[in-house]
Amino acid sequence: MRAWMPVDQVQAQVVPTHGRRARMDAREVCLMNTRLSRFLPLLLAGLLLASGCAGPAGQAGGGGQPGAPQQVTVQASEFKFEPASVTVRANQPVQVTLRNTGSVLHDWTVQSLDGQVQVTAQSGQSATGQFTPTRPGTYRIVCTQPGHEQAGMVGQLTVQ
Ligand SMILES: [Cu+2]
Repeated sequence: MRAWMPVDQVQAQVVPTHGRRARMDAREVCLMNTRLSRFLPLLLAGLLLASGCAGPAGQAGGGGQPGAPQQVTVQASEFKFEPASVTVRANQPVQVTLRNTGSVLHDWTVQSLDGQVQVTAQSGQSATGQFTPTRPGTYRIVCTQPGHEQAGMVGQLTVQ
């Protein structure tokens, strides 16, 4: 529905420009229509790009920009994630920032989510990763460094 709005605006702008001519014979009108029909898809495509419309992602609420990634920041240390539980919306990109405040390497790995999602951060550093969950559900998060999962580096990702 929304995608058609700019088209009306384009037509409203184009018509008065040509309407200034006192006379326009049938051939000219036909030519103009041909040009218009050629350019309209290009104009429409340009407007869609300019508005950042990314299809289904545009329906996300919360007042954020359509298609803008959901920002998630997780702190990792020995031996826990903070927060351990993260909730995101399906079909909208998620950008994860892992802040490693510990003294050894840690990662934030989501299991069974359209392939593995993993962000790894060196001690004292941050790393980011991006993914788009498509299936609502609950997924297990672990740190895959040897012994860390067993020591308590586990969490949960909820996709709504
Ligand atoms: Cu770890």
